[in-house]
Amino acid sequence: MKIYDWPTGPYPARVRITLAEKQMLSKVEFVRINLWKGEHKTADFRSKNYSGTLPVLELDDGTFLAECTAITVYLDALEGNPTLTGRTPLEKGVIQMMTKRAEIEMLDAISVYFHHATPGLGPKVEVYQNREWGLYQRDKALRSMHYFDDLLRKQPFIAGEAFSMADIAVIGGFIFAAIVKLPVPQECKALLAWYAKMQERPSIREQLAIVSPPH
Ligand SMILES: N[C@@H](CCC(=O)N[C@@H](CS)C(=O)NCC(=O)O)C(=O)O
Repeated sequence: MKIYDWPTGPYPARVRITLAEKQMLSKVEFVRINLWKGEHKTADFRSKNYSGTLPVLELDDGTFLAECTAITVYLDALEGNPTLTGRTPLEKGVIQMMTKRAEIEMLDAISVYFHHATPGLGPKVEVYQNREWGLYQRDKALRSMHYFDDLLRKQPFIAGEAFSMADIAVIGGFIFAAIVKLPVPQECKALLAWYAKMQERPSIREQLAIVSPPH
């Protein structure tokens, strides 16, 4: 298998955390696609992923799988332990719901802020920007931090009682928040405590060390 990857990108980090959790990092060849040079927007790359985003998983039979959630579901079905997408129908449903919520409310919202209300990946890549939309999404992301904080006052993990793909999606949100310098409010104590606890997992600690922006 190959993963089209960029080491500091929040979304590719989600898939690398998944691979690390499943002890599968060594089974994958990583191919770097330079986001800052716009290599993800070329016709060749778009023939692998129409959306022109990373990560993309290429299987040995030539199938391309894009979208972090789809890639995680696939990898989770290959290797059982730990299970990141749930065992029972209810667990599976809740994990999908919370992963989508983490994306819509936090991670994708910060991404829109980055691409629309900051210089983003630079003028060659950011051919259309709408600053107002970007700022609106930044505020939505901040609201989501309070939502996740409330949730984590009642339960240990984003989707309930067990670590899952939904936790990894929120970690992606933290990674992007650090890149755009959008600090998680200090009053979100349960969310910050959860984030500290997440870093006890080697998979997360190691990937955070890779994505940390230079100071
Ligand atoms: N919905 C996609 C989003 C992927 C995404 O936005 N990836 C970032 C990398 S961190 C990207 O390719 N950004 C480049 C761009 O949007 O121009 C997923 O879940 O995989």
